Amino acid sequence: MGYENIRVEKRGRVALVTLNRPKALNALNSELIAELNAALALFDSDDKIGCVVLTGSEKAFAAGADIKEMSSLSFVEAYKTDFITSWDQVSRFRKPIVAAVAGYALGGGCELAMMCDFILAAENAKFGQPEITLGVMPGAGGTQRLTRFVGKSKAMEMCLTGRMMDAAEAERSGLVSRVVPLDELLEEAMRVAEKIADFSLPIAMMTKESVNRAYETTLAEGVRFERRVFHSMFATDDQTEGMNAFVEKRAPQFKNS
Ligand code: CO8
Repeated sequence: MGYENIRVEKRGRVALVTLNRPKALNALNSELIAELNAALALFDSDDKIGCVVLTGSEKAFAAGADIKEMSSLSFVEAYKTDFITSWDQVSRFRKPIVAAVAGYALGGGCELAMMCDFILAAENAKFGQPEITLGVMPGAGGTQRLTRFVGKSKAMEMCLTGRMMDAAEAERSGLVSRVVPLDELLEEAMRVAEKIADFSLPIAMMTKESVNRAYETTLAEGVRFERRVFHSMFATDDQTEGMNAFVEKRAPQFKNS
C-alpha cells in the first residue's frame, strides 16, 4: 500500500513507521491517522512483525492534531463523526510499540506518544498539552494518560497552562523511559525493538496486556489477571523452550507458539 503521510519500513522483525508531514511539523490529520491505522492493521496480521517503532522527524514527533483541519469543525459534525475516536487505535494495537520522540510532541502528538507502550526521548524532545491556548482541551486521552504518567499536579499544570516539559523533566516525571542523544535515538529505539521482537511474540503480547491492566483495574484484580495469564504461559512451546534453553546453557529459539 502507498502512503503519503507516513513512511513504513520493515527491518527484520521490526516495523518502523515515520510520521511524514514535514511542512506541518507532522500535524496529525485524518489521512495520516487513517494511514497509520491501516499500517498497524497490516502489522497486526503479519506474523513476521514482532515490534513497531513509531517516530517523527528531528524537529517534531508531531506538533498536535492539524489545527487547520479542525478549526471549522462544528459540534454536530464532531459528535456525528465521533471525531478522534478512531485516532486512538494505537492504544488498542496488541503487539509492542515504542515511540521514539525527538522535537515537539504536543497536543495530539503527546497523546499519540503516550498511546505507545513506552517513550524513548531524544535530548531535544518537548512534551506539552497546549490545547487550552486554542480554546479546547486534550481530546485523545491527554487529561487521563498524562495524569497517570506524571501525577495530578504536573498534569494539571501542563493542561491548564499549556507549558512544555523538556526531556529531562519528562524522564524525571516518568513520562519517558529514557533520554538519549538525538543522533542515537533511532538506532537505540531499533535496538530495543529488535530485542523485544527476538522474544516470544505471544509472551510479549501477554506481558503488554498485563502491564496495561494495571491502568484499568484495582491491584487485587490486576494481580489475579496477571496470575491467570502467567499460568496460561505454561501451555506455550516458548515457555518450554525458554526454560530448557536456560537449563541447557544455550540461547532459546522461540517459535511464537
Ligand atoms: N496543525 C497544523 N499546522 C501546524 C501545527 C498544527 N498542530 N503545528 C505546526 N503547524 C504548521 C505551521 O502552521 C507552519 O505551517 P506554515 O509554514 O504553512 O505556516 C509549520 O507547521 C511550521 O510551524 P511554525 O512556523 O509554527 O514552527 P515554529 O518552529 O515557529 O513553532 C511550534 C513550532 C511551537 C510547535 C508551533 O508550530 C506550534 O505551536 N504549533 C501548534 C502546537 C499546538 O497547539 N498543538 C496542539 C494542537 S490541538 C490538538 O492536538 C488536539 C488533540 C486532539 C486529538 C489528537 C489525537 C491523536
